[in-house]
Amino acid sequence: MQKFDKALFKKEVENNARKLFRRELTELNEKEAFHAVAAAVQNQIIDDWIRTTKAAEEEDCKRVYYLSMEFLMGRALGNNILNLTSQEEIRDVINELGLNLSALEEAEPDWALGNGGLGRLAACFLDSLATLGYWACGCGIRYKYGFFKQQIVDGYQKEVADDWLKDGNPFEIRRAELAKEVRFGGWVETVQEEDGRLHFVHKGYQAVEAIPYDTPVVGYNNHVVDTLRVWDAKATDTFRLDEFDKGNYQKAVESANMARNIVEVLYPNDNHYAGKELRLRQQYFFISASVQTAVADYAKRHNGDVRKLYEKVAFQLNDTHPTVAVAELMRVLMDDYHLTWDESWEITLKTCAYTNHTIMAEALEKWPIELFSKLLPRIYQIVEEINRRFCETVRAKYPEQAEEKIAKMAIIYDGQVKMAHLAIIGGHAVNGVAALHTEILKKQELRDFYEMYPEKFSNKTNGITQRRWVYHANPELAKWITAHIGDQWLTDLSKLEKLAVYADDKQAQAEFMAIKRHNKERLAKYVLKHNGIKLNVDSIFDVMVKRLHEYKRQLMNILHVMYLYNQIKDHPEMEFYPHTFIFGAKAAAGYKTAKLTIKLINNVAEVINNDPTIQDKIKVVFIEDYKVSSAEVIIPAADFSEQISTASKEASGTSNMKLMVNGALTMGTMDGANVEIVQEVGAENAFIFGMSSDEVIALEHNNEYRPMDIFNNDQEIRRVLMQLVNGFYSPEDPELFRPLYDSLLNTNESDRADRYFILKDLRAYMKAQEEAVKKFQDEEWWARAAILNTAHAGKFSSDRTIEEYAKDIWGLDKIVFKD
Ligand code: 7GP
Repeated sequence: MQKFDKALFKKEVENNARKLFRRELTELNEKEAFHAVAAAVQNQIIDDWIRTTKAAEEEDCKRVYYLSMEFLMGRALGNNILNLTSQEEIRDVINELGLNLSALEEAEPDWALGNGGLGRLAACFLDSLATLGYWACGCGIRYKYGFFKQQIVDGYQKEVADDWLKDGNPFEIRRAELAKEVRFGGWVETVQEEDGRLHFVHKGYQAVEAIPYDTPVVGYNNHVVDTLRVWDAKATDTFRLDEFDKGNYQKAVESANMARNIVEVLYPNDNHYAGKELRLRQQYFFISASVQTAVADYAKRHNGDVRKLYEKVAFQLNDTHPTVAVAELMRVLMDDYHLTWDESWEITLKTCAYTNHTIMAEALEKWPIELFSKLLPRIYQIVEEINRRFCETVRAKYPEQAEEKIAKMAIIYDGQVKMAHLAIIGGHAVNGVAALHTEILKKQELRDFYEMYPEKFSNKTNGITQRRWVYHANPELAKWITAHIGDQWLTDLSKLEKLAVYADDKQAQAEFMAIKRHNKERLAKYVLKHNGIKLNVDSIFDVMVKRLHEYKRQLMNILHVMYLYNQIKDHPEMEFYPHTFIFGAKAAAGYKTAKLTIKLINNVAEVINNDPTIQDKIKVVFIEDYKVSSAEVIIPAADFSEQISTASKEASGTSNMKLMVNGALTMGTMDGANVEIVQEVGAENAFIFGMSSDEVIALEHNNEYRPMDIFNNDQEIRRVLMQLVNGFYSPEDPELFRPLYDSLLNTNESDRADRYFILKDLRAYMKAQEEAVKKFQDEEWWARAAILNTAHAGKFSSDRTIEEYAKDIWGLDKIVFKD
């Protein structure tokens, strides 16, 4: 390992300018300079990257393939520099070159290959895998267009295509030599072999070529570099001469288009399943390519004998999206490597494991048999056989209630292929993402499976990487932490516990809150630039950043703001501590209620922010285009962390963890990982309110909830709700927000009124808010509680989560460099 050579690095950046742009570095704009610097950083990484693979291969390490439709990576440059630990030197060189590192970082587009929690978790996991020295490959899709960019026009969300690759990605390497063929459609012919065995031959298919692009995942300060491999699609020999000869130009071009379509765009749904054929095509495309590669790679290193594949390969299915991997692995083992069904099944079971990320019914993937079998005939055949055998097992195990059990548990039933069932039956492990979530899976959603295979189930509470979410996002706090307890927290977050002794220390409190203030100033600058709104940094920064979804209850938050506004208007003389409500959220493009909620937030902001009589006591800010890179500015500035989902609905949440470690106090329900946050920090250092998950589930079952009673009996709430339909916030169109009003008060065919119990919890929420605002004004109390939140956030590192997966599910060993 050579030391970082400043002079060499400098020379390289200058050379890159010439090589890439045929100009001098000084003549480049920011974006071009970013490319020149990024290419030099990539060069720093490359030796370690090659060396990591060599070392892992030599020791025959086990490798985990994290199979995921989404990797919400954010920007790479800053994080890579930081993990290389030559940050100071690189910054010096960049300054000497007359450039500015943060400006260069700003010039990089976010890698938005994901929607929200599930995709960002995958990104944090890769960072932790590399940092802990495990051999890992994230496998996904190289979407041409990532998650859409959000513009707010007249208060409405507008989606704009995210052409993130248009200037190229300096960190990716096209690995044409590793291309694989993926087959769609056609039919299966059965051939009897000489030895009497049946062989299945896929005929009449359309082939697509999958080409991998590798990007490095740099471990922190350990010279381990793992890989994120995303697949691009290309038609196989696009203009086949024989097609040309037959005058089939049209057909040749069509297949080129079909290939291109597969990787065109990320589906912008979070916690929701769209059921489109193209989506299944995407799934099989990247899974087939990844599985073929993983098996081939193993075979190459084990004399072509794949019978012990599971000893060296683990597939983690990030929700059900990659579940065709179960059948694809069976297919590859049987059809390509000629193993028997039983041999293949044993390997598949021991290789695959599944993580569930939601209990929302609308997220459950179920494919119509017809669509599935037509697109993937051989795979469907295998799924049928897995299902047949499973049903046999059920009949043997539950002779009395066989049909009832099969109705609930079969993979193929009611004309549908149920992907969660395939994932559970075809793997050795199933996990939820927070303790409460896993309990709900075991007791309710997956109860029958838990009864049948209790040994498969475990909990793996989510985590986030402190390298991006503290070290990179909040450098001032990072420095302060290191000054107090040393820098071990960077790779062992439990060390933060040592900060607890400073909670009562006056000087530490002052320093901690000064850092918070600087971060609030930084955010205020961002908001002024992007929204044209001036924020008061002495006010409470009350932050709710996450996907927009009814169950997350952004609507409850804004209803509370509307209530406060009424209070101030009625009692102008009342004492009121200045309060800034900050929202960041994208709604799925087709999710009407969610989009209307964005419009409501913006209209409320418009009215309140422009009302001179309230003298800036309340400010409402909707930050456009919430994404990883803006989260890095918003989160460190938060005082309140809004985690107000209907209990039982948020599987875990991860913004709750990012906010906590940055010293925000949780305003939350006992849902998802909030439960564990409260366990760690103590209920006295958070603001917990509302129904418990048991209460919610009971009320869902007994049908006794009448939100109209609340409307009738609580005049203040009634007034707020009336303001949704009397034009108070939409004078030009008083009916505009009627659908939101209806969603809370009127039962319709598809939905019970107030499905997410917003009105039921609203009073409790208002009280918790009041309490929190009071506490905020006790500066000493608040500083102490804020420090304790950071100090007790140790559990929520993705390093801890990954160690648990590595030990309990994957059985990984660490890479050791011998040289
Ligand atoms: C999310 C969950 O909503 C969130 O609670 C959790 O923290 C996160 O996964 C990571 O585990 N789920 C999704 O983003 C999602 O789309 C449907 O789930 C498959």
